[in-house]
Amino acid sequence: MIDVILYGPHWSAYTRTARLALIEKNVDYKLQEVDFLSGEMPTEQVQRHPFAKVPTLLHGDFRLYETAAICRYVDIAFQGPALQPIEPRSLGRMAQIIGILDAYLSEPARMGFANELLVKPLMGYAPDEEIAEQARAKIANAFAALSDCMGPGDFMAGGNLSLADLHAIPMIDYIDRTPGGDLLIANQTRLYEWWSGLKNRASVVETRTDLSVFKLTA
Ligand SMILES: N[C@@H](CCC(=O)N[C@@H](CS)C(=O)NCC(=O)O)C(=O)O
Repeated sequence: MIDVILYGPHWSAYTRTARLALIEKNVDYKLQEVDFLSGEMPTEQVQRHPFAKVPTLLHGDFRLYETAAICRYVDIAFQGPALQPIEPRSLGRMAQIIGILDAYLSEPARMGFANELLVKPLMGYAPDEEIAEQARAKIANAFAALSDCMGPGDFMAGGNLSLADLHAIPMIDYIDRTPGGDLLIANQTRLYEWWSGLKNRASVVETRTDLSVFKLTA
């Protein structure tokens, strides 16, 4: 019996981060889709998340929201490869990178850049170029900071895949798939190398959003 349920839509960046953690830990889980693309957050999800966001994790009778908390819990609660380094500086870097992603990249990447130049056109709406331009500048700034923080190897913090990578993947993937986003990534050599090494990883391919979900049918 599956006693791990993740509530969130498959196209949500934060839900995808939690899914990546569950998949990388080989946890048998069920994704319970929450549809809020064309309206308000459903009441049931607001009951699961007082800030009306996704995702929320349910493990048995334990309910948890906030993606960083979900990922740390999943890493410790289940067997499988460790997703948090124990070496102090790598752990510090991992936490710093997740902080940068949440505070300085998430909003411009998703709401400013991808929403205006990728999602809205797919939905048949005109993009707001000014919002996109402001987002582009913030993304470039965050990318430069991330590149400075990243270690020399294949992953963002330490020698192995960590929660920092899993937080970054959905945001970077949305940027990469947005017109002009590939150039923003290519401008930062270290970030470009990191993304080139990870974009075809099995868990990343398995969770990649089918963009046709944004095409309104009406
Ligand atoms: N701090 C939250 C942020 C989650 C978040 O922003 N999720 C987005 C989807 S990727 C959402 O729920 N958006 C709905 C809304 O803002 O109305 C976390 O880390 O889980």
